[in-house]
Amino acid sequence: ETALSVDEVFDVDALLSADELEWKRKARAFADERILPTIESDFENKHFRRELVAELGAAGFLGMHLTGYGCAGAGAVAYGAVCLELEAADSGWRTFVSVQGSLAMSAIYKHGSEEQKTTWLPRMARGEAIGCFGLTEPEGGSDPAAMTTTARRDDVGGGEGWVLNGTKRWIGLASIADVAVIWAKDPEGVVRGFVVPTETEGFRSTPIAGKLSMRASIQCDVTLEDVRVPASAMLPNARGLSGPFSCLNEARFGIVWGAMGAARSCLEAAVQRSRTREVFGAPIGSRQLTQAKLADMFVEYEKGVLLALHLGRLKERGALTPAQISVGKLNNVREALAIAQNARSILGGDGITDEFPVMRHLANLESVRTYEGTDEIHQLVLGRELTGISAF
Ligand code: TGC
Repeated sequence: ETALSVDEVFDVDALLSADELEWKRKARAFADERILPTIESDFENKHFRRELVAELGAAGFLGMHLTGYGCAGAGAVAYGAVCLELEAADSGWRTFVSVQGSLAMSAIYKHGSEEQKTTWLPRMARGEAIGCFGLTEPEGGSDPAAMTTTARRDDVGGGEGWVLNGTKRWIGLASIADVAVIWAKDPEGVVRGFVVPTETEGFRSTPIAGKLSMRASIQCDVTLEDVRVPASAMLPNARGLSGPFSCLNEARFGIVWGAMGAARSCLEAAVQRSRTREVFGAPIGSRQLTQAKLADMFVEYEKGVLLALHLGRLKERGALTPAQISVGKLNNVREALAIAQNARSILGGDGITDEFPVMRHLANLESVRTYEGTDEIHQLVLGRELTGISAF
């Protein structure tokens, strides 16, 4: 019997416009041709394939949901579909696009001066300059309000500039970045953002070693030791934590879509294997227990994609709220993990090898579950939304 591909059965693509489908097709081709052929060895060897950055820029994926400054001005659903297709290859590459486009570029785009925008955004959109986003600190990422990084007025040069001191951790791309958006508290304790070229004296970054997840991408420790920047380095339009949080909203939105890409790859691997792998004299896909697992995985995958699409349509209308994003981030990463785990069980012992992408996705998704708000943070955001009582 012939079988439809996973995406053909439910056909959510029928709800996308021609333009959105074209972005999706382009991202899938990029993932198939440029990421998948080397991803298993890159993951094994902890290799970030830097040469792909300019190619991602040329394809228009970097900051693609921003308008002007060399950005593509695409819609939220188109951006989400690209995130899904890139993460179907590997979460590390969707993370790259998120850190560059949703965090670093969004921070400058939303909160920056005209000079900051024209200096950085076109180069970042082309992938000629890499950006990173320094919010999280070593003492814990869930409570950015407790940050200890400081910005004090510089006594040198008329007291106009700023001096940054502190440490950041889990900062994606920092060791290869040209520019860092650093969040720090000013003397009044207000969180402000600074656009810091990484060549500035006192800025140091070290890739975090020993990662068993996200091995094809880079996350770093960053130290800022008397990093002197001019007054013009401050993002003029961000005051308080709503500055970085408005960027996290963008990145979380990309994750809602991306996680379903990882889920699809795991589901496809399990479906394919179930048709050929024989145990007890017949393909395991002919067994009711296997079919039940596949059906449940498929249903959760399609529900997750529909949820992502709903949030995308809300975002396009300017109506998407942080709590709604929490629904998507919590559900889709949780379900992607469950799908990956079930796929692993269908693959049996072979599921733990790199013959299949499943264990790599499973390991990556543990990071995705943790960054940009853990499951627990999103549960508490929703708990507060429902009860009106903050449990933080
Ligand atoms: P609270 O301190 O009361 O509020 C601070 C201000 O922020 C506003 N706000 C938001 N604004 C926009 N979008 C959101 N999602 C927002 N959430 C809060 C809030 O209205 C307030 O504004 P204002 O003007 O009154 O000052 O904070 P809260 O009680 O609302 O939030 C608490 C909590 C726990 C939800 C929040 O702290 C949180 O989301 N924590 C998780 C932080 C997180 O996701 N960290 C991960 C960072 S990931 C990262 O750094 C990069 S990973 C990618 C990489 O580099 O590789």
